Amino acid sequence: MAKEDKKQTTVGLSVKKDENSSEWYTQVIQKTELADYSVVSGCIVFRPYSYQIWDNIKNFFDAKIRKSGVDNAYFPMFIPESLLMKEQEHVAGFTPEVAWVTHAGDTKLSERLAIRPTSETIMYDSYSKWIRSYNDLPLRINQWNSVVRWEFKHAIPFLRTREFLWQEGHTVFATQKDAGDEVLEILDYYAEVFEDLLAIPVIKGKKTESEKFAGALYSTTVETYLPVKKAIQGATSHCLGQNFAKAFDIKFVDRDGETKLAWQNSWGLSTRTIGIMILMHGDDKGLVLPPRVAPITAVIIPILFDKTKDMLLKKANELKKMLSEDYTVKLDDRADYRPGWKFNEWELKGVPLRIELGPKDLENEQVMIARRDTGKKTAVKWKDLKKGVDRLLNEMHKNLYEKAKAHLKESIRDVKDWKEFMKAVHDKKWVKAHHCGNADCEASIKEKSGGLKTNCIPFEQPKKLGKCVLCGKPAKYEVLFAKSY
Ligand code: 86X
Repeated sequence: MAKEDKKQTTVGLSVKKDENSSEWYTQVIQKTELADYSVVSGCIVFRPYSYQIWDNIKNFFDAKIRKSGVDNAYFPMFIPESLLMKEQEHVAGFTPEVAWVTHAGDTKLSERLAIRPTSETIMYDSYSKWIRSYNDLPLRINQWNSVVRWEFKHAIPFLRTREFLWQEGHTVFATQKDAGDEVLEILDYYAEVFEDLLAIPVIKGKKTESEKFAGALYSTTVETYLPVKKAIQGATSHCLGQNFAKAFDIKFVDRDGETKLAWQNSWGLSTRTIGIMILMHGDDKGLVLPPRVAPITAVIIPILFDKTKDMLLKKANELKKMLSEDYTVKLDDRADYRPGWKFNEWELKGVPLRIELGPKDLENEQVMIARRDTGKKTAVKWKDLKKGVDRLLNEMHKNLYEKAKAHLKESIRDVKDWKEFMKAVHDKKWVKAHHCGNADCEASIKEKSGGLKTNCIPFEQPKKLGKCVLCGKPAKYEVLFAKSY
């Protein structure tokens, strides 16, 4: 068997995205070398191809928060039990997921240590020591780390694993107004991660009382709807109010000489973003990477024939050098693989642009560029290459965004009564309905609909509110319901 034939049996997907999306997803992440399963159940390996995507997301968001005045720091991953339990609201329901360190060698620890599931408690214990007066505020610290939540549902790479990477921002303000402003500022940055970087439209809104983080005063969120017909939270920005300030004694002496409780926020974005991106844009050929996060922007594939081989390779290297000033470009000059085979492999890996250079192109001083999203080919002159690549990448970003936006629009269905609600559930729509705001009524909807939860109360609300879709009482808001990840 020739070398390429051997590998041929392992590349390419054996299922269609629409027909078996979970098998499609599993094949995509492994065959593209994004991630791999590990010996530790529920944990994955972030291989370089996905870690580079995370690095790009990280750099984008990190630049935004630094510009806004947030500093990065690092806190211990071990949280003494007594500290974790200090604010009861936020641990309620989560305790079965906490992983504990109980021993050092054979010696039992005097107090067991949680491996952080989130860092509120360990950070706020320090904050209470650091904050004395209004001069110490605002205090705005972020950390990039990993957290552990021992989930018992089966793991889905990027979307649900026992350890995942994220950033968690934890900030302290003198007033509720300042805290509230930041909640929305950060939510805007999250929306930009999705829209400007990942080409994914999101809906900004507030969580209902039942769905908010239990330790928060209120929670805001960016939500989207995947082609697998499930809603998913992209990131979240909470105003914690004074709940943790009370539990951790975070007080400051204000300008007026009075001692006051501080106002706090916390906010997070995780490697789940990568899973959302895969599911939103991928197709039957594999990954489709939005250009601004793709680890490889373009791959140059020379179409080699004996006579023109040297000239072609020389030119291909020149073009690579030129494009490498602005992009990450790969030249696939492997001699033992046919061009068609290479096309398939780079399509599977979702590389935004394929640049073909053949003997005809040498004569015409041009290349042929194929876009991953549409497959459309365009001839671009060598002298216009940078401009051409730049244009095609921007067009691709826009097209991916518009396609996802159209999908979102056609997924949302406004319903007026319970009959319409259940019809929309049956059609797997993102159900938009007026609701009374009562938590028991929300729980009834979940039960009667086979598990639909509220995703968010969109910031954009209708001018007039009608009646609650279930109980018929006057509505308090319009809200989105769906099966969610
Ligand atoms: C909630 C809240 C919050 C900072 C964020 O959503 C963004 C970044 N943190 C996280 N949460 C928990 O508080 C929690 C606590 C325990 Cl003890 C646990 F085991 C799991 C948890 N999961 C989520």
